[in-house]
Amino acid sequence: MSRIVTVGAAQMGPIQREHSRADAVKRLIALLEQGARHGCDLVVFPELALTTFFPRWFVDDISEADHWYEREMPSRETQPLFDAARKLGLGFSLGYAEYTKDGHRFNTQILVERDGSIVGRYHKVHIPGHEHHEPDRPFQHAERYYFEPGPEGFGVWKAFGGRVGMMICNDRRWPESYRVMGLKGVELILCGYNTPIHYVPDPSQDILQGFHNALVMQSGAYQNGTWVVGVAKGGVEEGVDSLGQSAIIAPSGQIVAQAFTSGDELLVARCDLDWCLKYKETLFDFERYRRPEVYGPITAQRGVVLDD
Ligand code: CDT
Repeated sequence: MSRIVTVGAAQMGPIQREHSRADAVKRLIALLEQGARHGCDLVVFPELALTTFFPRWFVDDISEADHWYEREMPSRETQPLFDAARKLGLGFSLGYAEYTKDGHRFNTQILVERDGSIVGRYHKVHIPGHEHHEPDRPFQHAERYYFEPGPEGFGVWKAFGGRVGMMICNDRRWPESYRVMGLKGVELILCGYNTPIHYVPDPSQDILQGFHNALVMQSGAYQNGTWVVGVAKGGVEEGVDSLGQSAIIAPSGQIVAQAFTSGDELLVARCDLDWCLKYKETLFDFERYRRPEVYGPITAQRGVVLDD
């Protein structure tokens, strides 16, 4: 018996500031249609897939940024995406900025089943960058000003015949993200990202962006026996060059599909969810081998505490 989910990683090229949501949705639908032609069950889009990566600009009054957030999903502008997916018979996962009814601002990713229903909603946990204007930087990365960290943490949803989890961009650098989902039996992790190649606090890392991207996702997949689908918004967006290199990674840690452009590009892989068991039931049999009794500091403290 195998449980195959054919997954499309729908990398996007840049969305410039003047591009409307309708422009973005047209591109998303074109990628969905490609996914349908390739027999996909599920198409995964990047983080903030409806707009440009607006945290690169600072505004003194945050309400001036309200127009970047979605107040409802689907909305008039995004309904055509839901309609197209339902018509094509495939599900999708989409990243966007969310302004909730009770006034919270989240960096959000949703999981939508083939019937168009939203079955999972995730709010980014690890918010990178800075909270205040830093005028000396070539561009801002003020996600900590624009988004609250998701209070619910990491979820895993029964969907597409398996257990599906989500994380967003910076979350992929933190082993805790994968492990919390691993402990809930995750088999397929979906992760959208926007990763500027120039890392302002330490430019010596610029050349390593692709290496670090693959390193963290391959390790997270292997150490938890799960598929990982990493999907970029890449290319030069408003003058900021961002990493492409979207990838689909098997529970072995091997990359089975990788983008070779930094523009709109669909990668497809047949993900056999039963392959997860090869790792979950052997080397990474958590029940047999984990030692939670000595892992206390991981949840008890945030930063380093020196013993001496
Ligand atoms: N979008 C996002 O989370 N980007 C971060 C950039 C970190 S540098 C401020 C990333 O981890 O790729």
